[in-house]
Amino acid sequence: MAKNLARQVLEAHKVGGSLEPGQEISIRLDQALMQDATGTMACLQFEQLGLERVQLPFAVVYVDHNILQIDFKNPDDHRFLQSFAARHGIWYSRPGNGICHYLHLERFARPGQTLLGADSHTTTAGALGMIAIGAGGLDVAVAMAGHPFAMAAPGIVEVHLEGRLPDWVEAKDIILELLRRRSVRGGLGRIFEFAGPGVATLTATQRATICNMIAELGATAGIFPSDQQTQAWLKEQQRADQFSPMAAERGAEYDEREEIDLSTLVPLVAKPHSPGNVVPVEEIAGLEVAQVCVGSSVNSSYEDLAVVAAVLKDRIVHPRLVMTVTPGSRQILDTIALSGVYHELLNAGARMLEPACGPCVGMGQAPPSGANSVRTFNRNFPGRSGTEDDNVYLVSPSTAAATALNGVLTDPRSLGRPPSFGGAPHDPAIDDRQILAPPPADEARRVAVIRGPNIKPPPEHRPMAESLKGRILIVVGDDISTGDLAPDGATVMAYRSNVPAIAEFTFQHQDRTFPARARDWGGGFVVGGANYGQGSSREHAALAPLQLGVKAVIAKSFARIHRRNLIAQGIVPLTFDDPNDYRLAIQGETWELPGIRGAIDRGEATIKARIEEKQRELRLRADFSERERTVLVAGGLLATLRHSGTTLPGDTVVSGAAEH
Ligand code: MIC
Repeated sequence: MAKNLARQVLEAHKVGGSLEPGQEISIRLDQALMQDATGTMACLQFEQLGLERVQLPFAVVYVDHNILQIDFKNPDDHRFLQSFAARHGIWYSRPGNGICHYLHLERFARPGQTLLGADSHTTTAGALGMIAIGAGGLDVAVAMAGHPFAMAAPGIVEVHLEGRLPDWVEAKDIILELLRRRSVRGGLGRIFEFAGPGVATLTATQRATICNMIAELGATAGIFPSDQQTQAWLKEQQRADQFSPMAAERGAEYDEREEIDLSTLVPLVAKPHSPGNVVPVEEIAGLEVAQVCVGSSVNSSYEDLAVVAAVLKDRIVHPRLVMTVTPGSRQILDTIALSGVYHELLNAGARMLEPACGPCVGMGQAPPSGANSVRTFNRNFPGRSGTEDDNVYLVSPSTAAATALNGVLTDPRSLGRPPSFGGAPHDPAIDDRQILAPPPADEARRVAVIRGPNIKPPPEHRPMAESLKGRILIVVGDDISTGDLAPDGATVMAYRSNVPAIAEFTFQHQDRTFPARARDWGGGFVVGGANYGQGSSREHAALAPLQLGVKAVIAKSFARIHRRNLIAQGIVPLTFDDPNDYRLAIQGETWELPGIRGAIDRGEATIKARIEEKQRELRLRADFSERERTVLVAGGLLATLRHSGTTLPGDTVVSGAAEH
């Protein structure tokens, strides 16, 4: 059978299991990535595994999220990460050097390799023909300890691209088109592989835009072939020797197919409050806008910023709105400074921000109350911008620029012919001095890891009780994001290394009394709708409930990464056998899951739940792999590894310390 590209890479890395969709597969990892908001906790958990040195060929931590230093907390975390990285064989990218996804694309992503990253948008690296997957911090810690990554083998979707993008239509519109078709649940358990003649028309950074937001579909990864565009990119990055051509074999088979004729696409916009709420810009054009934000973790390449500068050239942004621009990396900042793009944006009145995630995660630049904010970012979950009643619209850089000019949401096609800007310079200055290599092992042993007072150990994992009993702490609806569980923004994210403190913000968008109630009731259960835990990889969305005594989450369905994070932390994710039973859940009532430990241990697919007040029973689904069952019964991944020594079911521990 002719193989698609995703399958080739997965097969080359398979160390156990099967590639049959739905079966469990374990893959060997080549690289791991962390960032500062997820990294401190990941490192603290790695420490508990008792290893002196990272066991992967390459691991890196980027400081790019918790960049606002309004007190000691974030700088303490950064100092911890720098010393931890040096101690344990991890590369360290200094604050101000850029956003992990762009930096990884520039400096480290490699065709044919595998990457696990503690950030959901790790998928960006799929642009260079690698399998790049987002995961929780503990999963990444365990990977850094040399364990393979086990997951349900994904189905592979061919996204067949025909034609070429018309004027004013951009890579963002391609991914928004996929989101328009499939919405935020349509990628679950799937890898999207791009193929067809349209692929060759897309540059590496355009591919990065698409692979970044593949995460918004709930997908496992996105992957492009490694071709001439890849080669050109690696050459610019002075990494030509790392190029190898890779593509699907002729006649390759896929599990599903999407076809997109690029020439028929139009500028699209994701309306509040979901990246899946997509319509053509022209349908809602004219909407008054108070803020336009360009750049950040997606659409912050040279081309993205240059197109905006070209539209704004010799003009200024509409006085009604404020505009910000965030380059993806120091390299991009340097290039726009030299080419004049920076000057043009500055002259147009844009507020130029440093290369960091910034407003994309509510780190400053919150929009005014109730106003519309148009952003080239990847997520518009309610409140993520920092303003409780925000209205965030996700668009391409061209649509953002046209909107900045007119003060109202504008279809860029209404501006006439697009301006030319001559493309990106082909020889950006490559300067890796802000990425610190770890010292050799004998020297590393002498490095002291520096901890600040806000850095607290992760909560203890306890073996699962034979039966679980507790009250329903809250009942929430569909598409609850991890931002509802562990909110974005400067105040809360500064507690990423302090779980007891961050737990106090759990469900603050839904119900500020939740943490106190969970404590008063001695923990209990959370009931959710479909796609519970969508969005980010932050394991704090599981750690905080664990801290508050949540024993199980019962939902209609779960988002991929959050479900893994719950299991890793020993919280049982169960689904309703009959989704209509969701309506039976009433806050405050007592549910009992008798004999759940034994049932999970024996691999029973359904378990009984008893509602005390209603004297009623219902069935819950417990669909877990052998590995997941072992972890749940032990009370979490750390507990499992401590209990079993070093192995998990299906494990082959990879040896070989970090080198690059
Ligand atoms: C995001 O875009 O939501 C984040 C912030 O990058 C997160 C990581 C985090 O919460 O630290 C993600 O995507 O995983």
